[in-house]
Amino acid sequence: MTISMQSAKDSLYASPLGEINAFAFDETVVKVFPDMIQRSVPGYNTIISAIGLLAARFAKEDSVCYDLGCSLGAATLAMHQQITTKNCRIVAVDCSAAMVEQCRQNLAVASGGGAEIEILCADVRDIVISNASVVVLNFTLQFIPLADRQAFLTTIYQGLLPGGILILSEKLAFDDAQQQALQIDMHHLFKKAQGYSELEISQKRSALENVLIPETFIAHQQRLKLAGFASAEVWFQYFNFASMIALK
Ligand code: GEK
Repeated sequence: MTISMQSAKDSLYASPLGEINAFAFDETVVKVFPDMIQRSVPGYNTIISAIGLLAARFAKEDSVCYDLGCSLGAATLAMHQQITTKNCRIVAVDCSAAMVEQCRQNLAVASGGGAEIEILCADVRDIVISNASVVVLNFTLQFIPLADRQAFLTTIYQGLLPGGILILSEKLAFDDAQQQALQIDMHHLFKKAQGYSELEISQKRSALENVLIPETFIAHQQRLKLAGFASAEVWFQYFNFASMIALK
């Protein structure tokens, strides 16, 4: 079953804005979100497909797969399409009411066969995570305040079953100044190649300042190890966007 995740074209930052408000996942963003994320995150579709494959491999009978910061449910849908394990439930969570409303509409078609899907409007830091075989944080941790990240990942680790997997995708930062400048530049060239103008790129960058906080791979790896994970490695990277696998 294929469910369309197409949307209106993202032109939210195309005209000069007098004042640039901090980026928020509101109704205007929801309307253009699939187009926005595909043209802004290099490798997004590849990562979504791989989440489906990884979930199929790690999903255990009578367990739960979590999609935390699910937005419109792309990763949930990929898991739903790939998981064949019996009695496996998917819990998708997002704190944006506008996202959750559209996510429910997108996924209504998917309910029925396969893993049952439950969609919650909640802060991912407030939910109980338990009996998990798979946890997905696909570009969500970067929006959680730095001070809360360690406790949140420890909660995830504790909620995972032995042998469970966390798939963590993030925009990365680099310690080396030359690498940092180059990777940011390449990401902007990627966005230009996707049709975004210089103005759109720079206004979006201002809107995300202090909202999306990237960290280095080493910082993520150290935090994951401190949370208890046995190992944490990158399985995919395209410029400054990476997806990691952490194993319990
Ligand atoms: C995808 N995973 O398409 N609690 C719940 N949700 C949150 C929180 C929080 N504390 N903070 C942010 N969010 C998706 C893409 S987008 C990434 C994820 C991006 C939610 C926020 O509302 C938004 O929907 C999502 O995390 C981040 O695979 O836009 O760069």
